[in-house]
Amino acid sequence: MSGFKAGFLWGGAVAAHQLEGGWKEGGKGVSVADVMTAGAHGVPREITNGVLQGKNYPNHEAIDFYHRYKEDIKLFAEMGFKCFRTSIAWTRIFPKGDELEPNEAGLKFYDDLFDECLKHGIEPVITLSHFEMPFHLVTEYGGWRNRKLIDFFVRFAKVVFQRYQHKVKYWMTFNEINNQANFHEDFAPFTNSGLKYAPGEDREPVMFQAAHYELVASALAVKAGREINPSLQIGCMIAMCPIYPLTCAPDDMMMAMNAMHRRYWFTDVHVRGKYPQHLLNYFERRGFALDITEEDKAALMQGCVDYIGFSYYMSFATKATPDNPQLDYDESKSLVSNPYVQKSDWGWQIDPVGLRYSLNWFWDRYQLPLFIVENGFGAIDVQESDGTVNDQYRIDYLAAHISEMKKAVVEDGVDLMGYTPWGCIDLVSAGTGEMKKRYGFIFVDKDNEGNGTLNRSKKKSFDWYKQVIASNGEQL
Ligand code: P53
Repeated sequence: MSGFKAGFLWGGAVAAHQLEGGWKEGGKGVSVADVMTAGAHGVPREITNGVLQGKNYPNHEAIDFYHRYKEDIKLFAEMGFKCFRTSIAWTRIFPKGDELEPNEAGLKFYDDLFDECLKHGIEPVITLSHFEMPFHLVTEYGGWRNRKLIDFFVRFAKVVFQRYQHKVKYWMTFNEINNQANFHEDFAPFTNSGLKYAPGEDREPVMFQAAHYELVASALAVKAGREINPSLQIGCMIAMCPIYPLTCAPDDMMMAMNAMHRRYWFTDVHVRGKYPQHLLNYFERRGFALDITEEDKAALMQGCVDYIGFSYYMSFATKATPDNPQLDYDESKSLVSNPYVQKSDWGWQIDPVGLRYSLNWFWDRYQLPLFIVENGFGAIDVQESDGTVNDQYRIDYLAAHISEMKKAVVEDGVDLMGYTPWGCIDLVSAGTGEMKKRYGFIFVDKDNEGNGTLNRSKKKSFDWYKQVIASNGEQL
């Protein structure tokens, strides 16, 4: 093979809550993203108890894609996008999450959005749950710690598979389901699973329980989707940050292996339909008595995914320490800085080679088609007086990653379906809630405080990416 396959899915990725805005329009309910304030690098977003007066909730308006999507999709088409990854805001379809009947206005919005994509020859790639579950499911049910959420999610999945089966072929169930491996912090448990912890609560088993229910829900959704239409392709979505040993000391290597076990077992369950033995042994050692039934195990086996979607932004590094003889991984404490790579302004380690490594890591284990559904460089862009943005650093980042991705395909033989860089149009950062952490090829005039015209303009990277797509990745 000399390059990317014909029909390679070049495109861009976003998530509903980070760009749509219109948080109360068309009968939409309040999502977990609607109760998160803006933070900054090192300043966590505040999770408030409902929507409170006087707080800055950046996702409420976001970049107003809800009203401007036609203009935006036209720009994506101009870049030559073959696909566009977004999510369906669960709260537009089931505003509270536990209703029996869906909200027609919400369904209609996505009909129109997908029609607009298809009109331009752009294939929608859809995530079912991307950090935007109904907030009502948190307050009434405790989020995914409650088994009832399986039914609510599967109902939502069935409704949208049924409705859009002839418009959407590629689906993913839970975005970055493995972020919650970082359960000591508040962000991932809340955005992944609607989990709020009581002070002093033993967080880890709650995380495993919630993840288990999600994995069962994902498997049941995959099975239902296949029954509705066997041509649907339904994948998982994993946040891939490969964890390197800081040195070649054997204990550092074992520490890295354990860390990988703790962050990526989710993929084993999605792909193989069962828990890896190392995790079952860990549950036993820690005395975690989880609610995993025989019925659940059968469901997991029947709902294995068709492909692996993953995000890749950075690699991590770890090392063994004397106070941790079991070499247990705690993401809030076990990561160290890698002296061989540069970092972004937000401290994300820039490592293009790690993308090639990640592709091989997935491929060696699972032999399933891979889809890079996020990659990109969050940076502070400066708009010149003539309106241009010279984001050469973004071009450099993406070119380096695409070039490693090509080696994985051409030299290593990995089966890669497509590539959708994150935040193809500037949007609200998930981690910090900022506007100034930008990823786009398209600049959106809005600042952290919410000021700006919301006008769209092309950055330098716009024409660059257009040429990358036109040459099927040959001209970087
Ligand atoms: P932001 C952490 C690590 C890797 C990916 O992130 C992550 C996160 C969470 O912040 O999230 C994904 O906006 C996620 C997107 C998100 C994107 O990466 O914090 O799927 O929703 O926007 C970039 O810079």
